[in-house]
Amino acid sequence: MSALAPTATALLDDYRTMVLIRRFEEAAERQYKAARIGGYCHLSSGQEAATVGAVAGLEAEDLLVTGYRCHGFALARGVPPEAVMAELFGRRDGCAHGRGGSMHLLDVSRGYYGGWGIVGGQLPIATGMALSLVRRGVPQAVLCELGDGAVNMGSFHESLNLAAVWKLPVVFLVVNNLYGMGTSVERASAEPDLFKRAGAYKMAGERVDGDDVEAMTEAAGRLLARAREERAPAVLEAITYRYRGHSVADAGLAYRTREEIDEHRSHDPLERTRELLGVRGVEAAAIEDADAAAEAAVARAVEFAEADAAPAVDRLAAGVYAEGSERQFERMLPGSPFGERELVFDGGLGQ
Ligand SMILES: Cc1ncc(C[n+]2csc(CCOP(=O)(O)OP(=O)(O)O)c2C)c(N)n1
Ligand SMILES: [Mg+2]
Repeated sequence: MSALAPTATALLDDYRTMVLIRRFEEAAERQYKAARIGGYCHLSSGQEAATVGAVAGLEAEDLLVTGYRCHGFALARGVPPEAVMAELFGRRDGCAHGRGGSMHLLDVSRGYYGGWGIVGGQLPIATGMALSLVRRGVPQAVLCELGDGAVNMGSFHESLNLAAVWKLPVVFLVVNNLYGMGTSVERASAEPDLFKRAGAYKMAGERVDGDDVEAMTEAAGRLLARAREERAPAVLEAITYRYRGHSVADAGLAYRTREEIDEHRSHDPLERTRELLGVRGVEAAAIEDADAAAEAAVARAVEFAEADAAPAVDRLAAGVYAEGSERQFERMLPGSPFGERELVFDGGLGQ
């Protein structure tokens, strides 16, 4: 193959990650249905371009915080598929040591601070992290992903307001996949142009075609650079679609039609990227290699997770409290001022 232009090489890299995510999610669904994965499991098939493009806009030192639909974000940030699958299986070598599961992926070494299951719960955390970057005077930014369903939570408004008032280096990435569980954006949001919410906090707000991986990288990269260099927070809304149900337990057909799903599948971001790669001169063989590599990586991840051990039971409480925090709880021990006491019902008359 003749030398590829840098844009073609970058796009091929994006495609590799996108196809890895798609294959990973398909395997996760199979493993969940085989009862090897417990708890909740939210897949992001269809949203790969938004995920990969946004993460490509990050610098190595930047920080990432997301909601619970997070397998793709972890993979895009470079967390090994083995560690992500092992986490889904609740195994010892999972990226959160088997304690978090599908919704609470974590890899601090890669600046990935979770994976949060409470809708909107990640926003104050990301905002606080951005404040910490400012206090420490380091030129880094935070990318905080949330769903369209989170924009009507109080935490969204509180976080955006503080980010603007304190000029914090944070970009709020709203992944608008048109539904929060079974409720469409139109039904849930008085202003369905979600990026416009930014204007209420005097920050930049942009909407991007979330199925266009290059447009996503450009917008995320530019807004993150501004956040880093000018401490200018922003909202980036990515329009995309999830192909599967809200979680693996949801067939995803009660609140939308088969035709609607098929229409979105007809412009699948993977297919779209493959076509663009062809236009950029990437040969079909290179694309097939990427597909085969993703398939193999996911098979290895499942094998690894199956063989991995469960976390040791006597270590279950490890990491719950900080070292030395026992003192904080001394006053709550039985017999201590706030410790457990036997309550005696005295008919409300007191002594
Ligand atoms: C505070 C809170 N309320 C309700 C839920 C239940 N819940 C889980 S996901 C979800 C919908 C969120 O939709 P969206 O933000 O659009 O994200 P998506 O699932 O589309 O990625 C809800 C209501 C929750 N996890 N946390
Ligand atoms: Mg949604």
